[in-house]
Amino acid sequence: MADLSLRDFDRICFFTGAGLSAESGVPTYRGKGGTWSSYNYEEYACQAAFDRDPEKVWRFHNMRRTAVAACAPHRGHQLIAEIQQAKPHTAVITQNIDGMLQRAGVRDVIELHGSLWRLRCPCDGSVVENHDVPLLDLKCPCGDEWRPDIVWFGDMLDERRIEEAQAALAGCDCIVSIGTSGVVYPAAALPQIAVQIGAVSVEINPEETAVSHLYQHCLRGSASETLERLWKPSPA
Ligand code: BV8
Repeated sequence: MADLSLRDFDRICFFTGAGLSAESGVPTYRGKGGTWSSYNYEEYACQAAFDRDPEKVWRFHNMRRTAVAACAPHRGHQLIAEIQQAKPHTAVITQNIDGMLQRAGVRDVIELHGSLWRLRCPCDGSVVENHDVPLLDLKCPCGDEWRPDIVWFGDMLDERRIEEAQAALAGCDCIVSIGTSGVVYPAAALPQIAVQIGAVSVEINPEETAVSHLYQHCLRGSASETLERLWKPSPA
């Protein structure tokens, strides 16, 4: 790690998961205190649950909106924005739906699993940005019920977003995976594209993951502290 510096690359691709937002106080999905250990996604966060009881699903998502809105981006999010500022070809792919990267000033975030802050109408297909906390008006102007614009288990990912992510990974010179357990597909398979084209590969995670074997550099630390070290200017 000593001589690895992100300043040596021009086309960095960040690939992030819930662990990137852990230091902001946003719960991860798995492991201690994870969302899925308190909420069964089959009851609160999938199409069948929404079809069965949309109000119940919205109560869960309004609780998450309230919790996330009370959190703030941390130094790790800010460093990604700073690096993208300094290196304009930096791409940022996230599995997160919390919008923290955008709040830190990161541009053009590829949100593979959608966003807590977008609504989609199942009837007329309209998609709107909405930051109400909580969202009380659950009706699209067409009269149908808004659905969170989130990719739930069993949902197909948006083809365009996958293609954008694939292009970013196929063109990078360094992939930095941050805070993902690497167990959810097809997202978890995407970083292999960068590894296969010979990009330098870095995993930032306090723990070993299902995909650690893919990476040349496995940095066992938190997002903010490890990014700080990878971005610090080299001694004059
Ligand atoms: C699909 C939405 C085609 C947002 C999520 C049965 C039925 C249906 C599908 C499947 C099935 N079996 C398998 C599948 C495929 C399924 C899948 O992969 N399942 C897995 C679990 C086996 N995938 C899908 O369903 C996908 N769609 O395949 O469509 C299809 C259709 C029908 C049938 C088959 C296939 C859709 C996947 C998207 C699911 N959406 N959530 C929400 O509601 O919140 S899942 C959830 O997992 C989030 O999206 C999240 O992004 C994603 C990955 O989790 P991570 O981000 O990695 O977070 P995690 O908590 O796991 O790990 C956190 C990490 O951070 C840890 O490693 C920890 O050590 C680290 N960490 C902690 N602190 C820090 C840190 N790192 C750095 N710094 C720190 N401080």
